[in-house]
Amino acid sequence: MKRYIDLDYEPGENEVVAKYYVEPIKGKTLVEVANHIAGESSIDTWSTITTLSETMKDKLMPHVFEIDEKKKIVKIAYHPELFEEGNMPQILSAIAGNIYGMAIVKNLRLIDFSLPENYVKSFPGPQFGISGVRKILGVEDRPLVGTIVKPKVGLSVKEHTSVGYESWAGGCDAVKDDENLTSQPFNKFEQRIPAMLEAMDKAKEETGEKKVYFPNITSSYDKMLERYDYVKEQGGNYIMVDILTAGFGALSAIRKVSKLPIHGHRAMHGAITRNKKHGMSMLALAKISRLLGIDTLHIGAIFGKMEGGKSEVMEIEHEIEANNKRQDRVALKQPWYRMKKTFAVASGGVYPGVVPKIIQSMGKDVVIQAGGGISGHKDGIRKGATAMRQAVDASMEKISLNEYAKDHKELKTALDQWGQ
Ligand code: CAP
Ligand code: MG
Repeated sequence: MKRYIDLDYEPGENEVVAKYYVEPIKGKTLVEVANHIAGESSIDTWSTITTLSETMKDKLMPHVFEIDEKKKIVKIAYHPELFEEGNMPQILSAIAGNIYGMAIVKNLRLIDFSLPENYVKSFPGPQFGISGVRKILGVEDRPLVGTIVKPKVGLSVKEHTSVGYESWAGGCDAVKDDENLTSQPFNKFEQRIPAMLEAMDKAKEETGEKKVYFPNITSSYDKMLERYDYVKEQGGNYIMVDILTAGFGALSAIRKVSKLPIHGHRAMHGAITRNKKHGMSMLALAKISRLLGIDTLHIGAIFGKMEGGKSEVMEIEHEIEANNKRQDRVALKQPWYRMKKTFAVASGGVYPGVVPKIIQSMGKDVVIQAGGGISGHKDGIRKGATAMRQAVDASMEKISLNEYAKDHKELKTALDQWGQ
C-alpha cells in the first residue's frame, strides 16, 4: 500500500519539506521507493506494525506530494512534531538518516530542505554574520582577504607565527590555521595561540589595520571548549571549527558558549556532497551551517583547485545571504526571518589572477582566501599578501589586473608566476 503518496497534498506552513533525488534499484518503481523513504524517515518500518494508534498515524504521517519521474525528484512534507526544535542531529537522523542505506535505494540525495518558522527560530544562526565580521575588521566596502598558513602541518610555532605575521603585514585581514592543524608535537596549540596573537598585534600596529586570526580548535567537544576558553583568555578574536569532522552536536554546543565569531571549515564535505546522485548537497550543508551559527563558511571558489561549479556556488551564496523576506517554502525558498547572514568564503587554489572573476561572480561580500597563492609568491609571503590585496583593490576600482600591475610590482610578479 502506498500510504504516503498524495500528489494533491499541499504542505502547511508549519511543515518541514525535503527534496530528494531518488534512484530505485532495478525492479522497484520510484513511487514505491518514495513511499518507503517517507515512512522510514518518519513513523514506519519494513513490517506492518500495530503499536502506533491510528490517530497518531494520521496526525504524523508524511506526505509525498511531488514526484517527477523524469528527473527522479521526490518532495516530502513532514509533520512538525516529528522533530525537536534546536536539535539538528535529530532532524538529520530523520530526513537524512537511515534512508541512505535502504536496500531498495540505489542512489539518494537530499538536494534541499526548508524549515518552518519555529524551527528556524529555534536555531541561533550566526552571532556576528557578515555585518558583525565587517565591523570587527572595520572593512565595509571590499571583499576580505585571508590566508591559510602553509604548509598545512609541519611548521613549528615560530615558523607558523612568522608566516602569520608576514601575511597580516602584507595586507591580509585574516590568517587561519589549516584544517588538519590543531595541536601536534611540533606545533602545540597552547604555544601557538599567544605567539600568533602577539604577531597579529604587531602587524595591527604597523599597518594601522584591524586583523583577525582563526585558530583551529577542532577536537572532541570538551577539548574544543577548553581551547575556546584558552583563545578567549589570550585575547583571541575568532575560532575555527572543522564542522563536519567535529559534528553538528559539538558545533551547536560551542556556538552556545562562544562569544567569538566561528569560522566553519567544511573538510570531508566531498564525501557527502561530491557524488551528485547521492549524499547531500552543499546547499543543504550550507543552510545547516547558517542555522547552527557559522559566521564564515567555505562554499567553494569556482575558479580554484576544488570541485564546485559556478551556478552551485552562487546558489549557496545566495541562500546563506538571503534575508528575512517570506518566501515560498514549498518551492524550498527558506525564509530566514531575522537570522544573520553567513559570510561566504572562496578558498582552494586561489591566487591573485582569479580574484576579479571571483568578485564578479560572488560580489563584494566574500572572504577570498589564498594559501599557496600567497605563501608561494616568488618574492615571499608578505609580497604575496600584498599582491592579493592589490588584486582586490584593482577589481573594486574596476581596473584590469594587467593595467594595475603596471605600477604594482607584487601583483605583476604574481600574474607572471600564475597567470589569470
Ligand atoms: C586552501 C585550503 C582550504 C581549502 C578547502 C586547503 O589552500 O587551505 O582548506 O580551500 O577547500 O587546505 O586546500 P590553498 P574548500 O589556497 O593553498 O589551495 O574551500 O573548497 O572547502
Ligand atoms: Mg586547508
